[in-house]
Amino acid sequence: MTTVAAQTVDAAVEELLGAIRDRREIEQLSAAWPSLDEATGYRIQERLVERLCADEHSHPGGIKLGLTSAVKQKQMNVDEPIYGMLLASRLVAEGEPLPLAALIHPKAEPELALVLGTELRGPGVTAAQARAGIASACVAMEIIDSRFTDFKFTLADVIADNTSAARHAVSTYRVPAAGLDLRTLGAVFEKNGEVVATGAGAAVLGDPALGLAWLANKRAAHGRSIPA
Ligand code: 0L1
Ligand code: MG
Repeated sequence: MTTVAAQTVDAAVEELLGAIRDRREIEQLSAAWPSLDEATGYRIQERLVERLCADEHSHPGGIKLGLTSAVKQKQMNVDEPIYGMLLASRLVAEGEPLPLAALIHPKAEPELALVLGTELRGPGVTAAQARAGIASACVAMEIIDSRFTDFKFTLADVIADNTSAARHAVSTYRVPAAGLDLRTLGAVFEKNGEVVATGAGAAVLGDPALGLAWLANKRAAHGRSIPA
């Protein structure tokens, strides 16, 4: 583990970039910067994503939500989700192997991915408006890889760390959204043919459309929208 003394946005970005590049754990930013707050976390994230995009000749290909389940929110003692950016260069093509040596301590999460047909721009986006903007749904897998030792962090730390995003895979198979109840879409997560977890869309804030509306409104608070 590397001790971190970063107390400015730029220094924090450098620490996180170093951890990603060298595949090593670092101490939480908040250890040396106890007043690090959510707003500063999002500023660090934005700068980190810009730098990663420049380094990888990439661009944000999607947005992720994290901490959407009641269990994870309780663990972190928070009452709303967080968001991070998914880089196009970090998309793992369906069926492609993922070399683990490129990562620090990866974990896999089954996810529901939604394809937007229209831009969603808050504030004031409702679940019904969010639902109407969805063109299709896909099954996805996220590989999270916190840059912090033992996946231990505060809310501001994990926001700064682009919500632990590392890789993502999205099915090429898309289910048209018309008539689809996102709450009852199911996922069966298997490891080497053994079922290790199951879940339903309703685990996402009771209805994934609420998650999407939350994201549109949170992005609006940062002067941004969710593009189509
Ligand atoms: O829900 C998630 O995608 C995870 C967000 C960050 C928290 C973690 O790394 O466990
Ligand atoms: Mg996730």
